Amino acid sequence: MSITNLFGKKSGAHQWQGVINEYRKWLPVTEQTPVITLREGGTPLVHAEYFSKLLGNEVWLKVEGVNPTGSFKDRGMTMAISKAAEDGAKAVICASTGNTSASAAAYATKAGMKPVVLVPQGKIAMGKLAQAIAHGAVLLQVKGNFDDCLTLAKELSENYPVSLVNSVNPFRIEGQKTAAFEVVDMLKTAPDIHVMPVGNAGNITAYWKGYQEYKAAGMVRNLPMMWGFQAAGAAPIVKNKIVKNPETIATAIRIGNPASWDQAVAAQVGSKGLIDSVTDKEILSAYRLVAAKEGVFIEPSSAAGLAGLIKKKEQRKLPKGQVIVVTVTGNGLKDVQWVLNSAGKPIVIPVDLKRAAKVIGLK
Ligand code: AN7
Repeated sequence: MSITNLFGKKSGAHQWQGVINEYRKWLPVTEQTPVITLREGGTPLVHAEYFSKLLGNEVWLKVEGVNPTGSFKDRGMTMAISKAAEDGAKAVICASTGNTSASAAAYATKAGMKPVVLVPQGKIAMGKLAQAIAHGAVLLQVKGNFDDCLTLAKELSENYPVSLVNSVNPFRIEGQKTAAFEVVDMLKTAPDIHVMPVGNAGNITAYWKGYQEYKAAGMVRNLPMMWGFQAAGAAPIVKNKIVKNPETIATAIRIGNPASWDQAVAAQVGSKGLIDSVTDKEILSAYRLVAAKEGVFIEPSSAAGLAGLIKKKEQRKLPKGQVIVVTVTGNGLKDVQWVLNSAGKPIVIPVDLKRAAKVIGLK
């Protein structure tokens, strides 16, 4: 499809259309559905040379931080907001650890709706908080954790005229499954293993649905094993028990009672995969490594998958020679304190060529 500019002239450039128009026939939309899009999806699948060598596998990063609001949530949000618009919704609500609220705020605003977001007070990254404010959301900071926020958001949507756009909204999963399509379209096969962080468990549910649909339609022959990693202090699925007070520095996945718990287990069992946990230390180490070695800056929570692979390798439980896709879910710019906290003293110099060269170590 070509682009028509404001003056009615056709541009020759191709622009990615966003996940609804790119994957329309796989999604529950009709000609009547207004497409609310910020051209999400079409994200890079980047070959990870360092991790491939380190892990003895062919490792690819699905870099979801380049989506319009900086996380994979935009894929589901374009669907949820478009369907809410089709229904005539005037306001949408969500609970969030940060990224869903940023995405909901942007897409609702684009649709001319009022976004209402509930976040755990003091437990979301500043960049995400700023996004909700910038896009004009009604921002409620709740004295509780994400699970409390979700309960409250659900109750509000059941009792008042406001649509819930958390991933319990099935349209969110529909939109998010397009990431699996993109992986197959790019690799011309499904990976042997697909790895990602698990919080509310919507994403692992969505990828598994996408891979299965592509296989059923003959678009791909194989299915990957789904490997999910929770933070050790917020690992209800691993422990098979609700975590009342989840704690982790990876605030995006600080969730004790995931909404898509059963579906995540179904993905794990159905794909002969696994759901395991990684410590905050392991998460931060992988977080630093991927930025320093691959040039891909992600947020700490997004590193849980890579941390998990390193852990499996250390446990000698990682196969070799496999094609592994790791979804890195959110942009590093959302949460920069983890870099700045451990940065050395800044180097300040006068405007002086010799001094600059000396400090750099140039001779
Ligand atoms: C960067 O924004 O739950 O397992 O409210 O922001 O599908 O929940 C975010 C989750 C991984 C976990 N990485 O995905 C929210 C929220 C990042 C995230 C996850 C989230 P799910």
